[in-house]
Amino acid sequence: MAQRVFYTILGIVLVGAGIFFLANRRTPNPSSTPERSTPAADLEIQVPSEVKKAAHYESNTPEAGAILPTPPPSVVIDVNFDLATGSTIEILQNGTDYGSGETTIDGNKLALRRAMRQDAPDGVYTVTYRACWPDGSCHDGQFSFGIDRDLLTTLTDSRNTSEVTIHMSQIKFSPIELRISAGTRVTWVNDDAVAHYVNTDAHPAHTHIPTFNSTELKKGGSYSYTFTEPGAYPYHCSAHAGTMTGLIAVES
Ligand SMILES: [Cu+2]
Repeated sequence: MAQRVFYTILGIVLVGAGIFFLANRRTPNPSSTPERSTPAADLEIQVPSEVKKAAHYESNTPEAGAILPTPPPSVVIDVNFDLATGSTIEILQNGTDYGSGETTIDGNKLALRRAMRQDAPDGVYTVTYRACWPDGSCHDGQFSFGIDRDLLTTLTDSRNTSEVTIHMSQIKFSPIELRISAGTRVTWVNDDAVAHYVNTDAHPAHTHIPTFNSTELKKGGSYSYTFTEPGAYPYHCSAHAGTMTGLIAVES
């Protein structure tokens, strides 16, 4: 009898240890990784890059698979058909929705958006959304992105200055990734002979921050934008959308 109780307890302990091991091996813990070589090696999160696209899906911000240094101010889904009431976005990690406030539909009915909590922890977020149409039908979609604040140290640090200039030179933004304080006015100047643009993601919808979009900037042309709200702002030049990309991380 005592032997049977012993083996039962041993069994419970072993199963418990196994569950503990499985539950903890996925937890990012950079401090336990001594062989770090680059900041990217700190990223122990794996973001699934596959996208489940709802009917009429066009694009989304953040991009599927992206790992941002801080939460974006909002998540936006672009479609090519009129959205209707009932459409929703959830921004989930471990069953908690880090969306803030209600999901809204833009005036042109082609973008669905929801603010994201800036205190959302690092990790992988799965955005699940429901896009509904005027006939009452709805379709579900899904994509994932990550947040890793360790990346903040890899950005050009221009915090605590009120004015920053980004040059557009040799078909690149310089600096490409910038860290600023809320309230900073950023000015882009085109040093190249070819025309450039400053466009909020996604391409070509340019909906993430609708007011953050320049007109064509010829050589010597400039564009300024003041970032008042904290968050990660991915952007690009729509003339060189595949390669000329940038990011502004705004901190409070
Ligand atoms: Cu360009």
